[in-house]
Amino acid sequence: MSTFRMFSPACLTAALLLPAAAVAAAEAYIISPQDGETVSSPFTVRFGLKGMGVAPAGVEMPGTGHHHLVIDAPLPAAGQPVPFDDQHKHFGKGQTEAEISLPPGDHTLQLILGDHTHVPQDPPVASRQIRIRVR
Ligand SMILES: [Cu+2]
Repeated sequence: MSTFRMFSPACLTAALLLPAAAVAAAEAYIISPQDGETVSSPFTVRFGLKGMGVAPAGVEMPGTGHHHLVIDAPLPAAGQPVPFDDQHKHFGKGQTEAEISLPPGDHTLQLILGDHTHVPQDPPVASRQIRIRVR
């Protein structure tokens, strides 16, 4: 058996595993507001993403996705599109920040990335949930 034949399957395996490894290292996070912060409505939420890129919805490109802001709700179910409603805001143009209006009181915010069809990555690329108070 030639050297080429011996190493070829291993190279193929490494190439196939690369996208999954890239997603596993990815991390979404909310840059601002800070966890526990009191804000006035409307306020700006800034989205952070490490290890992946932001692309508009509808653009199929490995290692990319678009942000969704989950407001006062748990993370959406895996394997299906993020709902479109007041508690799940899509940033399908590739936005990395948004102005949000919320009524006074305590609220939770969490980011989750979705692919070009709005389905979260597997495993999901989500921020931790933060709590804010709107004055
Ligand atoms: Cu979406």
